[in-house]
Amino acid sequence: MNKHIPLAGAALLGSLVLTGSVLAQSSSTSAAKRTIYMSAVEYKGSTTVDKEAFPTAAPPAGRGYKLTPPVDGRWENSTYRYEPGLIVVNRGELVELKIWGVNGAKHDTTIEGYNQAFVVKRGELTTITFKADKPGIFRIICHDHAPSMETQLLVLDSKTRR
Ligand SMILES: [Cu+2]
Repeated sequence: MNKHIPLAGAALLGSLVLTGSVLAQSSSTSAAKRTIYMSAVEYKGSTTVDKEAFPTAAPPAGRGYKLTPPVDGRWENSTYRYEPGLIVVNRGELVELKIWGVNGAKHDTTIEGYNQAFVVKRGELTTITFKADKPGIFRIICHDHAPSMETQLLVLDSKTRR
């Protein structure tokens, strides 16, 4: 019979520890970490000259857009993007970006106004963590694929927290 008393005590202690853990999580919600998953992607399209003529206008400078002239009548085009193109956080949050490199060997990237520089590589997950302490709109720019490969980071200064 005495053997059961320590077990009951242990169960009670476990319950208290769990309660403390739940309280700790809820009290830290206002300064929460916000994790956002992104991808470095390359969209591709193609058709044949008997359906659509090869475009005469050159794409914008930089490697963000590409037109490949017809080979055996088929021509291609592609563009690099960070997805999603707009991310929204609250001022004061700890932001964690997890960016998967789908295509493109590497993407040299900076975040305007936040002094962040990093490289995203194909087949790798790059994790960037920073505190969103300045409100406004800041560009996340891949310098290898200008001008298309940008995401707008919107840091809300609202008192409303979501
Ligand atoms: Cu890129």
